[in-house]
Amino acid sequence: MAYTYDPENIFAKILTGDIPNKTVLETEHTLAFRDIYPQAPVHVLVIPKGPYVCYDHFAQDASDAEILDFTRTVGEVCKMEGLEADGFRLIANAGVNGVQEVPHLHVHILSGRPLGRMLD
Ligand code: IU
Repeated sequence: MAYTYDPENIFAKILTGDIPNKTVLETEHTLAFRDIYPQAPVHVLVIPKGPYVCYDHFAQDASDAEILDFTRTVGEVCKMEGLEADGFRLIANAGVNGVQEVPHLHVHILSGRPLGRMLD
């Protein structure tokens, strides 16, 4: 499937600086910032700077450098937030079935409380 990226989506506007964000970490290809409606004491969103709608779009079309940078940024945020000891959850919603609200790839990093089982 060919994805069409909407350059007017809210995370695109965060990337251009039109909408402010609480940045946790910024690298060449990636931005990590705090979710405005946190679902846990730690709720960070990690997004690529490139125009990717969702995870499979990114995994198929992004460069190796973008993918490496994104993956390392997730790891760095986990380290910065001290998540190794008590654990965390990564979520990347996609499309209608995944109930994705913002059509720019974002991985949620959630931690700071027991998150319950998801896959019963
Ligand atoms: P979803 O995976 O697309 O359902 O999650 C979108 C997230 O983006 C959700 O947790 C929102 O709270 C979050 N968010 C945000 O951090 N800043 C915004 O301006 C908007 C949504 I709109």
